[in-house]
Amino acid sequence: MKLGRRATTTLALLGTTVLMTAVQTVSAQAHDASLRDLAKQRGIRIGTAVNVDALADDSQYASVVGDQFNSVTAENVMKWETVEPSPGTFDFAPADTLVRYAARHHQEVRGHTLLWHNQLPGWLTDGVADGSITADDLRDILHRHITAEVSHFKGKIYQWDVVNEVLNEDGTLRDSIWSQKLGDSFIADAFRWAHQADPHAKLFLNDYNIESKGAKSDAYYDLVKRLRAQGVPIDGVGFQGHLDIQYDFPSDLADNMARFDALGLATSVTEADVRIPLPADEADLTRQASDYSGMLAACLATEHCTSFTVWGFTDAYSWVPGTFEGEGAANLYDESYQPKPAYTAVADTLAKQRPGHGHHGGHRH
Ligand code: 9MR
Repeated sequence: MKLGRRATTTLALLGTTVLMTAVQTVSAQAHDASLRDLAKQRGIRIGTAVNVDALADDSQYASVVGDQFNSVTAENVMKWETVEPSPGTFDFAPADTLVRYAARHHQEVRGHTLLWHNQLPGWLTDGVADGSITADDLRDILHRHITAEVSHFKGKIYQWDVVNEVLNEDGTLRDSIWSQKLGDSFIADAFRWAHQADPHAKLFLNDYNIESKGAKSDAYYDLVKRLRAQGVPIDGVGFQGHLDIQYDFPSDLADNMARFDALGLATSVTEADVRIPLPADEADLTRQASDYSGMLAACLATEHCTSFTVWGFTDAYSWVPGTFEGEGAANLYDESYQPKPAYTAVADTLAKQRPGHGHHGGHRH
């Protein structure tokens, strides 16, 4: 990037191979602009999940967040266990730190997440398990939680992942405290309550393994259609985009997004990363780069795909090695903050003219 530009200039001054200098200058132009500058020209938001501890402790981490992205998602600190550690007692302090950081850096915030089966506080899961929290209580607790959290951030969050990962791979409703106690009514309720608390926020369902058409994404398609027909205020679907180079790229992603778009819904890539069995070689990194740019291109090809968010940008803090043994290297930058081929691929894809659109893509909602 900056080094590349300087190296190119030096080459030009030295008058070495003219052709090589010309080629390097072209690629230096794309890379000289930050991802956020390139994304702005395309009318799309480029985001990252943020680890707020790293943001506070690691200045290199913080400067990449600020320089490269115009949207941020709290990787963990807006989740239930952090936000409501004991019943009715809310702690928004770590999330507020991120929201303030975002405001200072002219970034928007995606809210993640109001209702999930993971990272719930013990008082809630234990209470349901021992029967001290009844179905009616649980519904009230959910209502209160959503109202408190969405109200707290009212006007500061452009998209909320209201309901996260509620379907199984076969498209049936996931077994959780929510489905056990409340059937499937909690989904519509959660959207209605979130909408009441912040009518301007765009409200999303969000899940993984729905990039390709299949049982799970078909079930989401049917679910959103049904909910919209009932007047439930749902605005969009988030495709998480946790890929693995061991599997085929979901080449029907753009097609799949298009059918949700045709329902009048926004779409987003919300948690992109591409993991690799370690150690990663050159070919792996090239394949990874192609997967990232493929996901981004699918989003750019979808009229109301409003944002493309990576689930962390550096291999230094990724969730992947802790979950998938022997895998990692899933992000745009390596552990020493050196941009990988995936970074260049994302920048190049953002820099490319979109067929049928002016270079200044304008604002997408
Ligand atoms: O990246 C998150 C990691 O730090 C947490 O330990 C983990 C707990 O389940 O959640 C990770 O984020 C997940 C996200 O909230 C929802 N989609 C899958 C993400 C990766 O597991």
